[in-house]
Amino acid sequence: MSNDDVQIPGVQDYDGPAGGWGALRAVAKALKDQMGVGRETSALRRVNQPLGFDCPGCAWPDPKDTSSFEFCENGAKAVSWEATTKRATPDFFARHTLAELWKWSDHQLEDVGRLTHPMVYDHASDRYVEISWDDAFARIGTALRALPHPDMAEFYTSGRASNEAAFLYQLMVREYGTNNFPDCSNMCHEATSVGLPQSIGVGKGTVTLEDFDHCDALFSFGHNPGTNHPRMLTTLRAIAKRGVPIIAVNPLKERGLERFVSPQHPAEMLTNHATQIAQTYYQVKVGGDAALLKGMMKWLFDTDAAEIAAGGIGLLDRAFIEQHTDGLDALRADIEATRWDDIVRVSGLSRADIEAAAQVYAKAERVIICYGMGMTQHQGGTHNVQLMADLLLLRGNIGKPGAGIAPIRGHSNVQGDRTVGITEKPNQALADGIRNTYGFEFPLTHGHDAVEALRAIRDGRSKALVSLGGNLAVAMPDPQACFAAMRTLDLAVHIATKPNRSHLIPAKEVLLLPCLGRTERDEQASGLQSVTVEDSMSMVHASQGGLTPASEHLLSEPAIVARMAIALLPDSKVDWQHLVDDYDRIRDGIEAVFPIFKDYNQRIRVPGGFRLPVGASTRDWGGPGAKAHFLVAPGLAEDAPTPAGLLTMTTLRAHDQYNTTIYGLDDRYRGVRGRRDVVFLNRDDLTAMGLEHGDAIDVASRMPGIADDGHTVRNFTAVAYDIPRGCAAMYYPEGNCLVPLDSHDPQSGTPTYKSVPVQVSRAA
Ligand SMILES: Nc1nc2c(c(=O)[nH]1)N[C@H]1C(S)=C(S)[C@@H](COP(=O)(O)OP(=O)(O)OC[C@H]3O[C@@H](n4cnc5c(=O)[nH]c(N)nc54)[C@H](O)[C@@H]3O)O[C@H]1N2
Ligand SMILES: Nc1nc2c(c(=O)[nH]1)N[C@H]1C(S)=C(S)[C@@H](COP(=O)(O)OP(=O)(O)OC[C@H]3O[C@@H](n4cnc5c(=O)[nH]c(N)nc54)[C@H](O)[C@@H]3O)O[C@H]1N2
Ligand SMILES: [Mo]
Repeated sequence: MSNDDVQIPGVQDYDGPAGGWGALRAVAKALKDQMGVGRETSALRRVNQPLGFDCPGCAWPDPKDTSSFEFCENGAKAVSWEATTKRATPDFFARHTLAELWKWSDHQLEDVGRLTHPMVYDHASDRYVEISWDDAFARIGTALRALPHPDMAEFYTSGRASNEAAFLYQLMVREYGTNNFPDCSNMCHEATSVGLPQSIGVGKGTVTLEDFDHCDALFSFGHNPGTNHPRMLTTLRAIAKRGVPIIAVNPLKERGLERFVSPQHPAEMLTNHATQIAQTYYQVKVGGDAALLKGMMKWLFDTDAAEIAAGGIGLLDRAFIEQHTDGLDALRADIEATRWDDIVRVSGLSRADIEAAAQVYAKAERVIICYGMGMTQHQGGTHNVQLMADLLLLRGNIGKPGAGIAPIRGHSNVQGDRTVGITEKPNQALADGIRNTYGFEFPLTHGHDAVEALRAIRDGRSKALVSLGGNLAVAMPDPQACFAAMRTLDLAVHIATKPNRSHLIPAKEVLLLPCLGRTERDEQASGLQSVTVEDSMSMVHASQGGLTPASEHLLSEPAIVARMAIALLPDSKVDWQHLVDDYDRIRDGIEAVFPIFKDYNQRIRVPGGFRLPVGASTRDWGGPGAKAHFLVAPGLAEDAPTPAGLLTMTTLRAHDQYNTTIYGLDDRYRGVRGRRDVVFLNRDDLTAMGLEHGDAIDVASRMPGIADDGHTVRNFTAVAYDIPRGCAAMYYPEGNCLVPLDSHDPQSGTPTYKSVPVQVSRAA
């Protein structure tokens, strides 16, 4: 039976490819809805161009030949959403109380448009009212200085902030005296930042875009490029056209990993001729990746031993292992002790299929593994990352052309923010760099990450929150707990482009500060400024906006940080105004603190920018004599085993959203239109529960041993879907209330957004 035999409003099988005419139509609609026809749509022509601005959509790198305009549906949505003609003016806020706005959907809130004036919350009227910039900064300075200790304040960063804004921000916060840097990265690729340094000495991807031209097998684990990194489809298409096998590992059949019609190629568009992307698609169970990886390694070890016994050279790269690694024996022992029936049960894949994947891996000389949130947002997220590194190291697939590990980053500058000092765990080198450059000391104690920050606010240990972008209360697990916690704050400061739910939580004092977006001209004392960003492949380049700012009252993010610092730190050692007058001076500071940015200002003036050194990509594993380490991930499914009768829920992004920003209510490639209140389930699971496609259901979390568990989503619609048995999926952020705040990867602190045991039942 097909789903189309049962009519559910807004749910219909989608048979088309990714890209194609559907993508062009979606762009036309996004432009019309947000910018009106014709208005400065030339903005789109400046995306990712030399002298243009970096697309705020994702962190996928730009091709070397940046002269050609690269079409990207979701990049166009991100740009038009920011360059919208709609405005959230003081007039708008005068008409609506926060209590009223709270009832609006996330889509409605941001769709009001760009913030135009600095605003302050007025308790008496429950409204935001206008405030001058000077008064706003004075209030922030006073409130932060009034805290008994700087560690009672949290400074959140969302990964859209430029290197310049982020560097000034961490400098201000460190001089103020805390290392509390909750960061969107804590919810995203923290498992990479924590896991990879232990394996290969650096917490970044080792490949460049050129490596994709030379790989002879590519594995894609747990990411959805058709929606979240659409420009990557161009790269995957080229790989598929070369006849190179692409193996996709994902519980859901994502259309962008199956077939793609490139809007860049008129012939494909006219004939609607799609390129098949994945040669083989492994529908692993949610949380079953560690089992699959161990199964592949088991076949590799066994076959290698058999070949050696028969007098062959075996499958492992022995010279590489000998020269560059340690820890092989412990890994082999763990893999040997892992039983095939456990591997098959936990992964949900047959032994024959797993062995076939291992054969593709072993046959290739140059292998790239790409991965995303499907790997990191688990209790075993860090282990997952390290198992992928283990697999690559076994055949020397790190540090040679055409091979390596490629974490696909989220926010367009989340990697750069980390590089320039946004970290709750500062090291001695950073302390030395800042002391030598700016002349002040700061403590090396560890501060709070995102989960710790929310716990501290919940427990009354932190009383202030400053957010450089983002929508923390909605992005985090357990919104009920986060909303309640944030109401207890003495001070909340939101630096933002558009209104969102986090802004509607009334703390004692709340300030909403509107900033320039990437697309807009940033003029300072010395003239027009550029900022810089770092992509997923460690390329740093300049970004310069060209549009007229959404309002004459906007300040740039670096200017907001600098003026906040002046108000907060009357005896500061830093000349903040001098720095923001000319961003070259901020970059000189970054270069002085972080020597890898040598000749920063010269090198960003070369089109395309420059690549930061990544030791592992040249087989430097963290200094002279250092080795790469094979690491053991104990057990199979690190996620809490799902008790009988429960399903494992994962949460994912729809096609029309950017994290908590909901552009529209469609998820074209998954056949959902005009709604987001659905749960994707296997038809046999539905039958076993006495339910049918289209039924109204409740979903309750059942995380064993976790106190803040037991939240429920009510009256969602069950959609029969091609997903392994025992698994379920729903959208982020609708599913966040099912994730307890205390449920996270113990190593990286990443919330378990992609594995929550749940009970599904007919709606009460
Ligand atoms: N248009 C758009 N672009 C974006 C974003 C956006 O929201 N919209 N967000 C940005 C950000 S911050 C990020 S981090 C990235 C996110 O990009 P992705 O990593 O692609 O994010 P998700 O949609 O959360 O889910 C990824 C995939 O993981 C799969 N998955 C779920 N559970 C498992 C599992 O247990 N194992 C495996 N193997 N797969 C699993 C899901 O089916 C889904 O296809 O995209 C960035 N780019
Ligand atoms: N269930 C579930 N939860 C998740 C995830 C998941 O997969 N599942 N993914 C997690 C991940 S990977 C991430 S990265 C987080 C994202 O968490 P955040 O980064 O906190 O969230 P965003 O939705 O990206 O933030 C959107 C807001 O940023 C502001 N904004 C946009 N552009 C700018 C700008 O240029 N400057 C400033 N100052 N503000 C701007 C706007 O006001 C907008 O409302 O969510 C996490 N939460
Ligand atoms: Mo992310």
